[in-house]
Amino acid sequence: MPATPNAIIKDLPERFQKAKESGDLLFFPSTIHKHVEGGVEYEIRLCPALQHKPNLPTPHFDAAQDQKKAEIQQGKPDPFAPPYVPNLYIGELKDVEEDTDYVVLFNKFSVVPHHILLVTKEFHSQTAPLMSSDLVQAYQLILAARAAGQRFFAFYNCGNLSGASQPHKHLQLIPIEGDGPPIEKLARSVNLEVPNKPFTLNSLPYANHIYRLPSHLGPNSDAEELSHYLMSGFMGLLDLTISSIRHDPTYPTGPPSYNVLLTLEHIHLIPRREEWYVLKETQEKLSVNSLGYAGMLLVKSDSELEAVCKEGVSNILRGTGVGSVHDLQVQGNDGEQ
Ligand code: B4P
Repeated sequence: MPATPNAIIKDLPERFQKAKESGDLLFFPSTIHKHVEGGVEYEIRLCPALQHKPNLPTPHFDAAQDQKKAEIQQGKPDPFAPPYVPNLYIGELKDVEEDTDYVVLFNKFSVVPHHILLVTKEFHSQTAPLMSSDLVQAYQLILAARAAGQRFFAFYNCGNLSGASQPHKHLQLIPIEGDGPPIEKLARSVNLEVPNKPFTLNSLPYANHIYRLPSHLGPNSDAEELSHYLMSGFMGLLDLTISSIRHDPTYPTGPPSYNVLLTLEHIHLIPRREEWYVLKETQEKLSVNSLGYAGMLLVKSDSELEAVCKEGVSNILRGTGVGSVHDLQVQGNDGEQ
């Protein structure tokens, strides 16, 4: 029996506590360090406990692969396939428009309480673009959280170089304090002359494409209306992402990799050309996923934190992103594309 986004969000605190106490959900305490650079207040999360997280191999996957192949490649079963661990299972959602089913699970390796995964019930590849139903279900969860007085945002690590570690299609939703992730504050500060037109934050040293969602979208918007705006925004950004990638003659062959951030107000797409950044100071490899491009990097030791601050967050994000097309032109202000 499908649940509703409101019921999923309402039950999170109680279920999270139960999952943690059962030992099925592993919680890793962390501290946040603010790091101001280029007008952005980045949040670097230091989580030494993650050094003891079981080391799972990063699989490489392609759009054509099926679940069986994914399992063989990983050498282990798909953790997002049934039977679900009862304490990690929160409920199911059904997209009636597209007849797609989803399961909502707790992130087993939780750094932020209530971090959840929106997983397609049938196996779809993590290299596939988001579909209308993916976006609508994620947005409805964000809306439900907002109605309950909380702020969540969703992210999607798409492709081999995006920081994804699981090949089964999943979006992730994470609660955020204050008024949104650091990059969202920058996006919000842009004045758009033409609504519904993608824009870029030219002050960031890597290609990024953003679409502002209309402010009238809310709990009363039906799925058809949400789908219209979310899909037209996403498709426009995907075109720009592919075009940014085509400007890079050294971009690796294979399906494109990119990160997606979805907030109540914006969709962000950031093309990726590397998963890892090698820190010059320590030669340690830092994995960067969508959260890095939200302005929230994750480090696992004090030395890594120090090395990241020395290297500069924007240098790291430039290193794992794709050069901005804008770099080839004259530098200018943030603006429309
Ligand atoms: P992916 O898209 O494949 O990869 P990821 O978020 O980059 O996490 P990764 O697995 O690479 O972990 P990492 O050490 O970098 O997402 C897969 C998701 O499924 C992850 O959330 C994973 O934990 C979860 N998962 C794996 N096996 C599972 C299972 N059996 N059941 C349920 N869930 C399962 O990072 C460790 C954690 O920190 C990740 O959750 C990551 O999302 C999170 N994180 C990274 N940066 C962060 C930041 N700045 N702030 C807060 N959290 C952060």
